Amino acid sequence: MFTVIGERINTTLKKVKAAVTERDADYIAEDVKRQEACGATYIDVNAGARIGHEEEDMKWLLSVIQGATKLPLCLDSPDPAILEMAYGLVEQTPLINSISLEKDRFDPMMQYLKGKECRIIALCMDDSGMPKSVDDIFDRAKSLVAELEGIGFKRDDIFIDPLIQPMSVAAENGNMAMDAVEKIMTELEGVHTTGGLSNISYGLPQRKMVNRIFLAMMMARGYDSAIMDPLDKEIMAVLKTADMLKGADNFCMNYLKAVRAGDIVA
Ligand code: THG
Repeated sequence: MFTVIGERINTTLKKVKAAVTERDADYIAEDVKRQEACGATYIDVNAGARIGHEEEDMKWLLSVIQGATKLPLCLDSPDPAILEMAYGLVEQTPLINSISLEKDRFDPMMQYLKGKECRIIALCMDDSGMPKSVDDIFDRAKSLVAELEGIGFKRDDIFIDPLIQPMSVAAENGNMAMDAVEKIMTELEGVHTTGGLSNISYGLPQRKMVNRIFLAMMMARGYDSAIMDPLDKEIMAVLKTADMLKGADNFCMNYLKAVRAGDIVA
């Protein structure tokens, strides 16, 4: 099953930032309920945009969101102290977003993760910056998996983020992500791959089209999770159709069910 991480509760989004600033619980609760109804597996929660307010904003968001859904949460912060606080407040086993190989982040995060019951998103990032090749991505993925297995994580609990970079920046960015996903999914069998899908379309017009087609192309290579907007009905239709075409949907049952429900219309 594909893991949909609903990206919409993020204070970098203007409406979310305003709702958080005004403590508009209804806005947040409604959005989360919609993400759940549209097929989110996790709700990503990122309270990082109001500088100096992340702790109180994250606390407030967790209480509002967990009043609106029983879905597990994806706790999205680079700060282990915020993640520690948030971990103490969640009611379901969370997905922690994220660890990376950057020195100042890796050691505190490993300390943080030791012995915790959680799943983890691991970014293919190190102190030299964004990956520049498929080998860069794969080498970092391999190190992250070895380190996380070393402290007791099962591969099924590890989501590798290859760090999707925009097509508007370099023409090879799409192939780099796709080739890396295939290599990770075949050579590190049992882990998942995920990431911010819409990074691919940054700087281009008609971004939703780019995101939808890219999702299908990534799924063909083994991509089995994404941080994305589940309220985009078309991308959810692409997801279910691609799942069926991969042979992951016995007797096309889920595909047929989605068609009957009116969720897939061509
Ligand atoms: N990897 C990991 N975590 C991540 C990211 C990633 N968390 C944050 C981000 N990237 C993914 N989340 C979002 C949330 C919302 C939007 C995009 C990514 C979004 N952006 C609008 C857009 O792109 O058009 C514009 C937002 C606005 O300015 O209003 O909706 O890569 N592990």
